[in-house]
Amino acid sequence: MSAEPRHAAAPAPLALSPEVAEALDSGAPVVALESTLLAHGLPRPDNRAAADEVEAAVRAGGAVPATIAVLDGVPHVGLTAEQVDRVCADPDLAKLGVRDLPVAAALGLSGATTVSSTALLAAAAGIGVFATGGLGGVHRQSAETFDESADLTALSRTSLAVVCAGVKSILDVPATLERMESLSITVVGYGTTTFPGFYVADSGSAVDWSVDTPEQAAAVLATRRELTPGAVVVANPLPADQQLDPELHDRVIAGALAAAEAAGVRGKAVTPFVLDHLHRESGGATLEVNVRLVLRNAELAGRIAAALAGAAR
Ligand code: PSU
Ligand code: MN
Repeated sequence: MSAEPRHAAAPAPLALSPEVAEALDSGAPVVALESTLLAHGLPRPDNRAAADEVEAAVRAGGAVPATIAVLDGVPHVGLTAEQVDRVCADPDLAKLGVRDLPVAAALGLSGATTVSSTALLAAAAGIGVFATGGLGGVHRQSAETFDESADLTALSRTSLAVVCAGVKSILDVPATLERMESLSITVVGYGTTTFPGFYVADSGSAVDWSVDTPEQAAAVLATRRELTPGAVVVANPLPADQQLDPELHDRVIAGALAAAEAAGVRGKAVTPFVLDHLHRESGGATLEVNVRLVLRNAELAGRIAAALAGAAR
């Protein structure tokens, strides 16, 4: 079956998969998933199995998964198995933030979408909930490099809930939380006021608010939508017995950041380089934990989307 084109507030007609189009038309719960995490955050070929597991986790939570990527200039919302194969297998696939979308669309190029561009395309399609691993944010050397992820500015103006395990712990977490406050991004912990640290349960920073149920998370999003554009970040920590050993965590991260510096890696290559270095240096431990936290976020996002759909009925 071919995808059905649909115009929305996006750089090109969105191609919704038949299942996603039907779910959105009938008010059934849908969860957006990003593709940069697959193409640039997880190593090939493990990323292909992870893609299926993440979609299955969304279904287990009670929603339809909509993995998003740009293929031959068309933003796709909901991918076929062959399209997921393409995203996971191509070592040269571009990494597309919001600013790259018009170029890819106009020139007919393909790429994986980051949190920033996935959020924009999901919201344009009418999807209210998005699951990822860890958000981008302020890098530790940002005072010199000005490296701050476009995820933050995109989330300041895009109305949807993003379920994540906090921000990636390779970042400056307190600085990222400060920027999220400046940008008026709503942040709630899920069952905790401890801000999670991606691979580890506790980043060492706190958040002001927590929600305890999918219904509460959905209610916060519904209220935010009425008030002003912008995202609700639902920070969902790994349980302590499922986290990466904090000592191993601190050691491998210091090594990975030093390696990126020594290799002169800059711009959008930094995050993929550091994640790949961590996966190799930890003997696959960071990879295992990364997939685990994404699956937990996907299932919770499914539950929040179901609560949102239930409240709208
Ligand atoms: N979460 C993960 N792995 C990832 C990402 C998120 O578990 O690879 C990706 C997201 O696509 C996010 C991007 O938008 O990392 C951040 O990249 P940058 O720091 O260049 O903005
Ligand atoms: Mn950056």
